[in-house]
Amino acid sequence: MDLKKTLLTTAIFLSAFLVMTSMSPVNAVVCSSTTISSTCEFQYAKDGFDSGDATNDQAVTVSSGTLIIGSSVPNQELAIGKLILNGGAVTIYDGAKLHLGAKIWMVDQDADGYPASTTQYIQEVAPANGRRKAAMTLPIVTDCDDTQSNVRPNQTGFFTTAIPAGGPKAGTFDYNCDNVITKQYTSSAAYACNTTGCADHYYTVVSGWADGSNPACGTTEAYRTASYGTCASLSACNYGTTNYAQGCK
Ligand SMILES: [Ca+2]
Ligand SMILES: [Ca+2]
Ligand SMILES: [Ca+2]
Repeated sequence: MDLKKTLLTTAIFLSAFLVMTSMSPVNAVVCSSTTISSTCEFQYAKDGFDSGDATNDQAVTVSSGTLIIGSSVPNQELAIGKLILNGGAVTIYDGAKLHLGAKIWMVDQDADGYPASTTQYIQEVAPANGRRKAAMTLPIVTDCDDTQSNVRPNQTGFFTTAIPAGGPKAGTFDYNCDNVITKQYTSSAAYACNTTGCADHYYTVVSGWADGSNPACGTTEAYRTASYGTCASLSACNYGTTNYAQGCK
């Protein structure tokens, strides 16, 4: 059959055995490494490891356990560069396919390394807005706005303007895709100066926001820091001012 021909002509090293089967589905852990040392299977209809090169030459070594293809996901198609059996085994269920050397693509319109969905394409030519799976930062973590490259999971930066129009997160500040708005400056302290009583002959001063509340995302506000003075020498509170633009993500 075609698969066996392909395998035999692709300079792979079979030191164990390859099994074509129609057995009942098994529940194995998800393969996560190009060196497989315990029984596993990939989780998507089309999946695999892609080197990102002109020809996918990503080797997968099965040193123990079994690489299972098409059990939990019927008719699954897997792409890798080459298969090295070095003590382990491969089980390919009826209807499943193993493509050696084929490219894997994902849709990542804004090229930020996070795909629009987990759907993978095993084909020679890129699909619309497609990039190689190897270019993904985390292939199984999807982008919440595939039109804005600054909007992506694990974004660590803070931004002082709302997300531009064009995608599902437009108008919000959820740059890190966690559905929570996190502010850069978290203090909610209000500036306060209490000259009443002049305890210990000093004003009671608390550093904080000039208008008494933490600024909204994108808003610039004065933050006052205390400058001490004695009741005898000063008639009003002194303070230093720094303007902060509230960044959010
Ligand atoms: Ca993206
Ligand atoms: Ca994005
Ligand atoms: Ca957020």
